Amino acid sequence: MSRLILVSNRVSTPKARGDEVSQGGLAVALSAALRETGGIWFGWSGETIETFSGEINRQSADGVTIATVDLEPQDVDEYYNGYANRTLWPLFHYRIDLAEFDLQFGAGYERVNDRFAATVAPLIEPDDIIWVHDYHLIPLGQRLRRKGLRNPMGFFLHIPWPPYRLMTALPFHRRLVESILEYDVIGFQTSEWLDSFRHYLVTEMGLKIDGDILVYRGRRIKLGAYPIGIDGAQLDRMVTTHNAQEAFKTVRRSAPNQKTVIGVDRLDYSKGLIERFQGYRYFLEHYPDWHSKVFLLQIAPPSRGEVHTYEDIRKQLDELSGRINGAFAHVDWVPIRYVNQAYPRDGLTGFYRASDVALVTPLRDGMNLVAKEFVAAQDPEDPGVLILSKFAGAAEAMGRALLVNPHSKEQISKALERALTMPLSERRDRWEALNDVVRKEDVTAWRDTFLADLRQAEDKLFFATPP
Ligand code: ADQ
Repeated sequence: MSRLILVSNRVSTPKARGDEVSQGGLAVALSAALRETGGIWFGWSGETIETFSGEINRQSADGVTIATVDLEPQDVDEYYNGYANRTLWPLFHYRIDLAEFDLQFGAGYERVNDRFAATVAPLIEPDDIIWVHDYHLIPLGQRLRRKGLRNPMGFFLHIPWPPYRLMTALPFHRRLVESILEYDVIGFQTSEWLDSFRHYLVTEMGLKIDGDILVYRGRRIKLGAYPIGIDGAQLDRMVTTHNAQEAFKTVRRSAPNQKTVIGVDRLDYSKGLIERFQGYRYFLEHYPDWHSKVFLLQIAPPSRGEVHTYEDIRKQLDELSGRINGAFAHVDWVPIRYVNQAYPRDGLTGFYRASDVALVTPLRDGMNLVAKEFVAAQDPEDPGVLILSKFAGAAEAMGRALLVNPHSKEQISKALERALTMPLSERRDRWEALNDVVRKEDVTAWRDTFLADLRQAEDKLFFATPP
């Protein structure tokens, strides 16, 4: 079988096999695929260097080769903090109000994609297949084609694809979309994001799509939805660890007569944290019987601190959680425990299992793995209830959760009341259906379906776009 070349902005550094806590399910699944066929995982080292040299840092462990490159500080500003996280991330999460359109960002984005292509191309052999990940690297395939590479290339987008009209608000949107059409397989998390992409191709570019195949300049491109998932077996092991059991006990002991509602998110405006706190406040106002009987444990480690909108949201959340606690707390009860900290992954599973309800209410999310982790970590005899935003990709297959509009404090509040009083039989019923989905649509199924389609591309004749 041909070797696999993975490219993503950041790579997961090799760990001893079995070090499950520091490597997420995605990294484990991708590393396993690399081990099977051999290959390389390439990305940015996370380090900067004064002048870009293209020198590759190589590390091999456990049969996986990791190759990284350092970028210039200006690259990081314009490509990573700029175009990726201040232009594409907000726009693709429907936050055009937060998107910054700056020519310098666009230039930096293209420069870094060129630098990635120049650095990785010499490592690629004619028989390799290439899988590029996420919004940081959309034009990478095109840049590799320009270097004469004819290998099968796939691209997977981890975040939503925006609706057609939103996409057209991006200056030079067509240039970005044309670059994506150099891949042989283009994958999205859900059929909703895929439909938005198709809508763009048909309406803006006048292209015709036959089933899931787009014929473009004499090439056949497969378009698909590949829902990402978790590694269920890995989660089952983590939930039995000492860390998980300690975390479980800490929550249960800290409030023996209170129900726990949990939220776990990177501190990001797309996760709907402000709206979630407002929904919880509305619940406290409208269901005073629940005072002293429930608390919200919100775990939200800061991310992307260099981007000012992330500082803003952090300030707003500090203030809002403080105000809610100030208004409702008693000497022996604090309604919100707001923790700005990352936890080891196994500890998190203990928190999930100790919780009665999860509030997963992003305003938009490509998929959302926290929803799946929460479900998988439950005790089948006495499972907790998932409240899930309709606007998370995860909602497409997880219809047995209590689905809410995350903008509606009334809906969040009602769903909380319903979840906290739900009879055991209904909880079990819903949980079983959700758990089936989580176990079936797991990270292995995601990886294998995508790679199978990419390998199919290998079997057919593809013609690279003429220069
Ligand atoms: P994210 O936006 O990061 O990922 P998500 O899918 O929820 O969102 O994944 C977050 C991961 O980080 C989860 O595995 C979670 O356990 C972990 N995590 C969150 N808070 C943590 C904390 N306090 N401590 C430790 N770990 C924490 C992007 C997209 C998603 C998509 C994924 C995968 O935005 O929509 O599901 O990629 O494709």
